[in-house]
Amino acid sequence: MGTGTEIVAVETDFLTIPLPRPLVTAAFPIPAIDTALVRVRTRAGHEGVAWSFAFGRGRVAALLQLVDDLAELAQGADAAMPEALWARMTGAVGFVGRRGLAALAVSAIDTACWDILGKAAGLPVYKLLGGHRDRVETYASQGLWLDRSREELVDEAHGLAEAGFRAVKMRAGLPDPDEDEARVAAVREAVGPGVKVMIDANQAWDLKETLRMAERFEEYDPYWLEEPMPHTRVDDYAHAAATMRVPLCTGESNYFKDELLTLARRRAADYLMPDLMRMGGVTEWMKAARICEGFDVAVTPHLFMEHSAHLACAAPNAVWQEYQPWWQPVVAEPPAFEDGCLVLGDRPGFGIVLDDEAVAHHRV
Ligand code: SMN
Ligand code: MG
Repeated sequence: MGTGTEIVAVETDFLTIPLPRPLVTAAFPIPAIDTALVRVRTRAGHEGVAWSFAFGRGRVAALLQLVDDLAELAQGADAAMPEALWARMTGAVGFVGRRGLAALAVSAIDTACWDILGKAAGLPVYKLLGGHRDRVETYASQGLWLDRSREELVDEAHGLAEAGFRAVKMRAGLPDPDEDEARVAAVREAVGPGVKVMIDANQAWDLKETLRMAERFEEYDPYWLEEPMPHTRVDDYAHAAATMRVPLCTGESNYFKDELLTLARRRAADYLMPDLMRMGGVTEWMKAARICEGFDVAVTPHLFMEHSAHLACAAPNAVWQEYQPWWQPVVAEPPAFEDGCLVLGDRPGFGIVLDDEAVAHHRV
């Protein structure tokens, strides 16, 4: 083929990025961000950068093996034709199942290809995808975990509001519902009425508990209640969405556009939250966003702000990029943050410059 965008190498690195303090959600504790860093290189010398992650080194090791396996398919493919490569990669992993680690591996290579496409075209990805705006509102997701005491929650909430965030996400799903409510009340009081408060229960409850908790939270005016129930219970989500006065959000645990289609068609939530790595990368994330647009449902990107903010700025129905700085230690420059928004510039691709020394420092 011999075009400049022909893939000549896929390089992988295993990074462990420590957290200032381990995190706790209702679903899992998070001691560190174990990351699979993927760099795709082309004949013309473009580098496409993406990463995925899993909790636990064994799982990231397995993820990297899958990326290395798919790299053989990617060798010689045209990075400027991500649809073609996507079809080949998902076809290849079909026998072991496209979901789970296989999806994360496909996603990382696909996303790196979109970075290359932008760099080859001299355009930032959000413009390459059609460009709806150049900034997206964010909510702070780096604090307010379940292991924080009420006093710590209040301190963190103050700090986030002072840092300029106009929305914050806290976690819920403790064994004691009174404690959950008291914590929501404390955060609401700490940030005042001008800051939005999202609540994420990480699949802790069943339908009845969800309806009960939504009612208890109502007086604190939450912006949304996220993943209150196991993500597979589409009927329960549809029932809750039609019943609750508090807006409902789900979707981060779902894979590929067909699952988002089901959620959107069933009106299973007010906000759907496709995750770049579980969707299958940029190629499929944008399709999921378009499907939701067709059903008049808003999407809000889960994690990966360095990449996903571009998708949020391309999709007219996207709102609220999650601000989660876990990977900032390996990125050379922080993203532009103004008035609570991430602001994208004109750097080609995703505009991410890795800090090589930091990458080497965190390499396992
Ligand atoms: C979440 C996702 C992944 C790891 C920790 C916490 C949470 C979120 O559900 O939405 O950020
Ligand atoms: Mg969540």
